Amino acid sequence: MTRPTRTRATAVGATGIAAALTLAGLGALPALADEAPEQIVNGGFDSGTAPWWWTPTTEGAVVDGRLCADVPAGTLNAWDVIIGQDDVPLVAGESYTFGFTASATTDVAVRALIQEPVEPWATQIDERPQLTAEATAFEYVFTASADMEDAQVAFQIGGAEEAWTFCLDDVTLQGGAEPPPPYEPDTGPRVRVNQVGYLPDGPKGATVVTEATEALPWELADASGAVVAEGQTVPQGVDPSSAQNVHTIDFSAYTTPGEGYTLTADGETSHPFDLSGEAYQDLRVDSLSFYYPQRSGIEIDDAIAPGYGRPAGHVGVAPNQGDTEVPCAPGSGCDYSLDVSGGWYDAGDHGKYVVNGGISAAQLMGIYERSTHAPTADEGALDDGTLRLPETGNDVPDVLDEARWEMEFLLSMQVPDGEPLAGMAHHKMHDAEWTGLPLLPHEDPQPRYLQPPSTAATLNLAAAGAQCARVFEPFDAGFAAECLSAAEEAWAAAVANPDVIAPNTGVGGGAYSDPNVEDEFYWAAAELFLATGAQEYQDAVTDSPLHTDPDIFRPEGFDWGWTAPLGRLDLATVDSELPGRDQVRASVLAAADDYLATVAAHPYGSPYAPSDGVYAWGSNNLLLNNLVVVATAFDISGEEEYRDGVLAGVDYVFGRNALNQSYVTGYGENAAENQHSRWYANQLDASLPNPPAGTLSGGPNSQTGTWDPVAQENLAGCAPQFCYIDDIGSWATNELTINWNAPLAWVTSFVADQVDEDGGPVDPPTGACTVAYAAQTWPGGFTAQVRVENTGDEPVDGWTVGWTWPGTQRFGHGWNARFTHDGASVTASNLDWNRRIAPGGSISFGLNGTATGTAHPVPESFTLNGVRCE
Ligand code: 9MR
Repeated sequence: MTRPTRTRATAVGATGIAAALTLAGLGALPALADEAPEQIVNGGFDSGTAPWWWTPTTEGAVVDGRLCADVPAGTLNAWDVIIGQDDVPLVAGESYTFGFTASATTDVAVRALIQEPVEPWATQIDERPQLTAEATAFEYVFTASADMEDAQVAFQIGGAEEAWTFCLDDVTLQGGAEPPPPYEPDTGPRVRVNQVGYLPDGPKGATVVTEATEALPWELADASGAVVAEGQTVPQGVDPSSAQNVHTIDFSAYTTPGEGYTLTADGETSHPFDLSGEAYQDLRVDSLSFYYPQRSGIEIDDAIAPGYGRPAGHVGVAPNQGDTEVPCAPGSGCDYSLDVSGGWYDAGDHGKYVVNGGISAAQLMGIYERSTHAPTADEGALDDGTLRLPETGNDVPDVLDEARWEMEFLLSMQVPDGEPLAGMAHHKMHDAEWTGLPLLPHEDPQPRYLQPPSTAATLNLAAAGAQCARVFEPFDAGFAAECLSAAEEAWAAAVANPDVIAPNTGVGGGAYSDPNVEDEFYWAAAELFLATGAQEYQDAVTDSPLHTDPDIFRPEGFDWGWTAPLGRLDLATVDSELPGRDQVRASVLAAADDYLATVAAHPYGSPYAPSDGVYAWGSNNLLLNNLVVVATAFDISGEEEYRDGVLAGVDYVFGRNALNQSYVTGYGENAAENQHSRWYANQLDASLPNPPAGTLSGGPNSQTGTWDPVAQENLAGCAPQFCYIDDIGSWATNELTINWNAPLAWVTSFVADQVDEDGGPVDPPTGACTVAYAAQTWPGGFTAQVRVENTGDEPVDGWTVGWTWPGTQRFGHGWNARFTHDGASVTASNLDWNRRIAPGGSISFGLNGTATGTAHPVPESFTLNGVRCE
């Protein structure tokens, strides 16, 4: 049905072959006179490459606003290399104008098609535009011969002997029916708050989306509507993460506990919220009870997890092919089967991946381990009898019972003695093919295979196994020993096979490919050192370039693919004789300072600010892991600014964001509920439940190349914070996973610990030191003497004392220490001769300074090596 090509007004004249318009230097195409509906999504590549796709023979990328792709040499057919877009609707009998601009680094004819997306590939248009180095516009008019909901636009560019580069822009298909209106999220009131609640004595920030550029009045009302506080917003300009003009509100000064508060500004009233820490106590339990119904290999008891009871998955009962005797994947180089039943399903799929199971189990064990050393931790809150799981009542803290369920699976994934690569861990096990939704675990009919061992998985096992040995020692010494021997064996196997990298393929299960394992080596060495104190592991820690690298704590956060921070955080917090441990602890404080600066600068108070501005898959988890670092800084130092940074930073996850979305099921007025899952698939089958309360959604993902079809259809052109949809089909923005709920539980447990009987926060811990500060003052200046006493049992070997003057005092010069100063903030560090402070001993130093006026207020607190003194 293709009619002869219509030539548009052109500066160079029609070529007679195709409507060729040389664009170079002429600017954009003029708009068509008739505004027929546009059927192509993102034809100008202004919002990345989605929803365009390409064959594995090439890769598209946006270059200078166009989509460009290298076409390899030596393919046979035009269709061996394709760039296309699917789901283009056509209406029979309607006239369409198909246009695009293209260039090639070599003169070449390609195929431009609009066709069925499956056999017999019936075409509506099949053209052979001749491309040259100059960007040329082509235009074709045709009448659709059939109704098609999902036609495909395809540029078939294969078949050349030599490699060349194809560039494409301004793809348009105008005509036909109006496409459905673009997805518009319902973002509710423009005043954005933490819908779950603020601690009464904690920081309280909110964000207003407004066109106003000048400060606006705000009012805080209690549940009866009475105004209890008011103030002025602070304009923040346009936030790049949301492309919104925003103001911030700080109502920290109001501290009366209560429920149902609202904030009003610019004529909009926020969702209601509490000034109470209670919800965080509940969420601590829920976010950890998330794991029980994620378990494989055990019937989920509805009495324990009401609404979530289901038969055991993958225990060898048909149609399951069982996880009790899983063979190596065909052609993968081994020929045995392993019983790898148990463990947790990774996410919304039925796969089980050592490389992700390791970090998940480790962070759960870390929640427990933190409770044994963090000064503000409430150990009882994680004790036996605190969670909803079957092992409750066995005298083991429930969070450890849950972690053990995964640990035992991880141990079972180790290559047995006598086999090639013995001691390494299989990277993962999962279905042969991807399954559809919904599909309860016990109904999965797919064959499942062990995928080959990898160094990354082996080191995950080593790290988690070593931590398991530490935390289980008081409860089950036999299991602790089993964990340690598996960990040591895994370490030796990884050292012997340091570069076995899993391929980046994800058929039937996630890829979890991780080409860089230097961080896993560091993490595993750290955990093994902390478990054993052995010199070999200490050397592996101190020899790792990552040990002293200040940049391991990245703005992008950390996750399964970047585990170095896990090692550093545990080296900083778990007791050991590590030489230079003070520097390790100081490095956590320095990283936390950077995250605090991010929170302070971000108009939504977020601690997540990826350097390229692109929100990654699972951004909520990356954000929460940044808060794990800040919270650890508080545990180390007792400095309240770190605790406040965590309290402010979590607001984003609970609704203080561009979408006005709480990302945790069951928490907040507008909470996510359709996370991608094969068995919490209520959105697809009303007889199935939604995910349990306390389930974190992965959250905004602006890496358009990773998008699922739902994201492609609805989110094109989104600003990063908007690249999210609470739809079960959007695994790239809305999945649930075992590794994401772990930092949610970690941070929530921290927040819950900050709530005292009156609603918190509890008093911060102090270090084993006291500081005496005495100043002689005169108008314009002063001399101060500072004496620091070590009140602990251990000598201090090397010291840095820090403080901030509350007044106008500024440093001049000092003695008996090395000084740095920045405005009112000063640090004084030891010289060679006074680096040691014996238990009960003290050191002194002095300084002269200036001050305007006669007031010389004394610093409120001092730190010794980052820890606040009494
Ligand atoms: O969480 C993973 C994310 O970091 C990766 O970018 C993404 C693509 O490889 O995969 C994510 O993991 C998924 C896994 O591959 C399969 N199970 C569900 C996981 C969460 O979406």
